Amino acid sequence: MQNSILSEIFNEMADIMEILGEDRFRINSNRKVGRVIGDIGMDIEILLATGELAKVPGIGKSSLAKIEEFIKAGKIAAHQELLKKIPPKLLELLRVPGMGPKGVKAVYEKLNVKSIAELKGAIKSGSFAKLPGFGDKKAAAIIRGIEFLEKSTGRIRLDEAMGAAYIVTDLLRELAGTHRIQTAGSLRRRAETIGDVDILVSSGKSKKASERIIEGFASAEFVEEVLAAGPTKGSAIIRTETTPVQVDVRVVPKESFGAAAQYFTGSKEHNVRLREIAIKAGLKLNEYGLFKGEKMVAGEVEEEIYQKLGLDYIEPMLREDRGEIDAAGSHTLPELVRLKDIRGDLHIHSRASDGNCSISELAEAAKKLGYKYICITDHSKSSAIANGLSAKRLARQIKEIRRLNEQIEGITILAGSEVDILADSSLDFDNKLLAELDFVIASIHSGMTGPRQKVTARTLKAMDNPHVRCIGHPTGRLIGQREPMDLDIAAVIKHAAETHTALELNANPWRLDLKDTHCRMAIEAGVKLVIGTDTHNIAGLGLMGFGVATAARGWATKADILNTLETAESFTGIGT
Ligand code: DGT
Ligand code: CA
Ligand code: CA
Ligand code: ZN
Repeated sequence: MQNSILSEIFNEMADIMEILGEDRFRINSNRKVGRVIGDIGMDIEILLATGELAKVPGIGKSSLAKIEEFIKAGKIAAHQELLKKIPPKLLELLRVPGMGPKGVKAVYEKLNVKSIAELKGAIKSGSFAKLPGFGDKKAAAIIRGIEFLEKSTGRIRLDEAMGAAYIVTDLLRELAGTHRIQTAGSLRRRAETIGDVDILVSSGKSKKASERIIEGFASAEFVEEVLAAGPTKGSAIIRTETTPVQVDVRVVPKESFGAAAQYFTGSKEHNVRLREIAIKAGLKLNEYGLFKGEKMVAGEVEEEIYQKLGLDYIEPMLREDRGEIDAAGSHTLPELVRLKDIRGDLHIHSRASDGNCSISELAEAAKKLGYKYICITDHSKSSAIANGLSAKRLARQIKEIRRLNEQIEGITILAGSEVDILADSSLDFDNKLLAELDFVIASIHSGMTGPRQKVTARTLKAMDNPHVRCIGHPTGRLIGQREPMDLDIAAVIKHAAETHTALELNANPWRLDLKDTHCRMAIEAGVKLVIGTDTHNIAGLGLMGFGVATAARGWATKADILNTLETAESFTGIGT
């Protein structure tokens, strides 16, 4: 039955027209048609064919024509036209409990809010509550609505998923009968956002052991709500410090553990392709193993599944059906960059701007990580809220860093800056001062909602400056909170190659910017990446792994990442 899709289309037309402030009569008539079709209880195609539909009250001539059009073409031109008139994510606002078309119209018209992320921003900044007829109470209700939506359908950040996985694996390890524990799904692939956390456990043969593990999980103190608990699978919402997270735990037999790890790591698209290869080879692949007829040829060890299919082992980060299976067959997979390849962190904020630590504290902590160098990149003066450094303060900081290097052994501290790219595309410091620095990152921190042409031009212009070695967090996105800038990423990559400017892969799990697919484009264009944590404290130095995993998802090798270079000298003296 196509009734429900059709009903939704009419309702959507009504919503869009209401948001656009169109004729009230036509809005109501679309809504009514939507309701009638939804309630009708008989296949609309048959009603149309028999002529009955024309007699149904509420369905006029023009609606009838639209319904006919839909049955023939699968879409309605008037609906498509309406969709073109609004930003693509605007309708998602309607899913927030408490936000009707009138509310959406108000925030779109008055605050230029175009997505849930931007709605959150408008509530946070207080501008939402100031709208006539809204107020603090309404703002609080909408925030609860968004939270609800995120809890039920939302995707969480990688660090949040990781935190949830730690909580659960810690418990599982303590339970009797658990042999091996392995995270799977998008978390194991280190995707930038995670729908739910998947964990596999192998246990002994007895059914009892498996049931006890699921019971142990479902009754854990951190469980907020049990969604399902069967003999081998449990699914629950668990509490973490930041957000509720859905965790699926599956108990699998030892001899199938590798096959289950392969299957539940996904991605689904990767699995589909792998299964095709198995079928071509006369084999059968599922979550229990790889079979020839009834005989299991692989299952306990994940690597063997790939091996028996004639493929090199494919790291989880690559399993997205982006060409990895062909590459594994022709032995041309890249040797992915690893955390142990990283020699230093080139994006660090100290107490001088908005960080919490002194330069020497940061250097000592970096030394403990085995780093050979760090670069201090405090904000520049236009980032006033971040206590950006004036030219004078930066000149003093450079001297301080040179002095500290005399005292500290075993690590080199580079003097850098995260200099603002201003609205007119110029930089916040003059070239004379920039020339004093070892490494300069240029970033956009203002005017991020500007038009594509403008934000792109600003970025390109910054790369033309010979002292700029890297563009920081190129799209400026904050996952779940702020949309990326409307940047022409292909143009940025092309110009980065022309000007030998590196692009940052900001390792902060809020950013992961560049994202995986953009990293891959950059690498293919011969552009080097810098993985920086953008840390403001010592703990933040530990975020490097998120950046490395994202780079690996972009098929990066060690040679593609600048801060795998062995010595600090590789970065100094540029532009002098
Ligand atoms: P998520 O949770 O949305 O971030 O993404 P995943 O990839 O973790 O997806 P999830 O949790 O639904 O399922 C975990 C893995 O299980 C998935 O990556 C591949 C496998 N899987 C799930 N459903 C199917 C399916 O219908 N076909 C195949 N081939 N694999 C599936
Ligand atoms: Ca999942
Ligand atoms: Ca799942
Ligand atoms: Zn920044």
